[in-house]
Amino acid sequence: MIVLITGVTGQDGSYLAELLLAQGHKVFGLRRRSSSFNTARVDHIYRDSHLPGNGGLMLVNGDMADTSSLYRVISELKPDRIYNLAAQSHVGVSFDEPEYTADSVALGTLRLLECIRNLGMSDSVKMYQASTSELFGGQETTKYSEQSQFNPRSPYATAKLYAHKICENYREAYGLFCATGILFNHESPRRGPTFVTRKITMGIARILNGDSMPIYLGNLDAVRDWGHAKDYVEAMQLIIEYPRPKNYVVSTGVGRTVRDFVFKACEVAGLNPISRGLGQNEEIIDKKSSRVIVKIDPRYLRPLEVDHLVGDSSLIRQELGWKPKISFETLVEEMMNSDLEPTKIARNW
Ligand code: NAP
Ligand code: F7E
Repeated sequence: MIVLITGVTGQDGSYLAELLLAQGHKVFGLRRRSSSFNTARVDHIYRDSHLPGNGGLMLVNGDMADTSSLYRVISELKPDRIYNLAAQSHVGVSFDEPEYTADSVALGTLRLLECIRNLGMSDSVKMYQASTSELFGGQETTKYSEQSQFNPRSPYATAKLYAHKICENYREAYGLFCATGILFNHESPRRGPTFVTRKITMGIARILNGDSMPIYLGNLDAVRDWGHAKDYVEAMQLIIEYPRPKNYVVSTGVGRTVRDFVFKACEVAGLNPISRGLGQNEEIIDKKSSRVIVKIDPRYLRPLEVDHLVGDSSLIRQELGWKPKISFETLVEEMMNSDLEPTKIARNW
């Protein structure tokens, strides 16, 4: 099978490419032009076209903001599957760059769908759309399922809502196979460094390496349902391979606060975290050494917060037999140990 992954250089794209290559598929990844290398997550699976043999990830140039490049890539490759993972995916950044976020996320998805339609490929290609728990808005403490209402609270979530709806629209209007996964937060050692989990594990490693600057965070009370990206790319494949295009929530079903994540990561790193102070004066310190690990910087508070996001993934568990295999504890250990590794630090200061 020929597979095209947009967003292949991102966290999920890299794990998905690994999974599909291991199954023997011919995998192409859309890479956008950058002035510095942006392929670190896929360098280990990349195959230079000058080398003999088959296998390995092949990269093609293209950008979600450039219809002509998408059209060229799809018409040349004629993929059987398209996983649309490309996005300006940072919620906080979307408040600063709303127009570009909408362009890459909302219009980018529309461009892909239009290419498929105009190339007459509606019957031959199946598309997966990376939808998100951010669609729900997180103002309730109940678990969100496919039946829950959408209430997007950021330019990112609003753009993802358009993308989600336009996929449903093309499904109905043109019979195009476009399935969506409404994925809750999923992390890994490959998570981008400005998302909160990786910011925490990288920050703790930096501090253990002797840096005196604490980690500055925003809202420690936000609740997220954190799973492992490796489990979630498996869900993507189950969703696209199901005979009918549907929407599935993918989540662990367990919510934890950002503070919980900090505490767990500190413990893995051999620290003894305690919290002192309230609100914006809260600090998390290491009891043994009294060093400050986390301080609050209101700059990291968002204009609108998504307070509580926990998912009910009963449908995908029952219909497709998916369930997460990697626990929260193992996820944090993997991330923390991976960030501690290069710094090779003595942990007993
Ligand atoms: P990520 O690490 O931020 O990766 C995003 C990918 O999109 C990168 O490869 C990036 O390229 C690419 N990209 C951005 N703008 C582009 C453009 N204009 N043209 C072509 N490529 C572009 O995101 P992720 O965590 O892997 O998430 C994958 C998808 O799932 C995203 O759509 C995200 O919104 C969605 N999602 C993620 C989560 C989660 O918890 N991770 C949950 C729900 C949904 P560069 O490497 O060059 O930046
Ligand atoms: O924030 C809070 C922040 O940026 C998680 C994306 O993959 O998942 C991700 O979006 C929480 C929020 O992820 C900092 O306010 C506190 O409440 O790691 P995050 P996100 O916003 O949940 C969804 C499902 C996606 O679809 C997105 O693409 O942590 N938080 N202090 C902070 N967050 C960040 N980034 N930095 C802080 O300093």
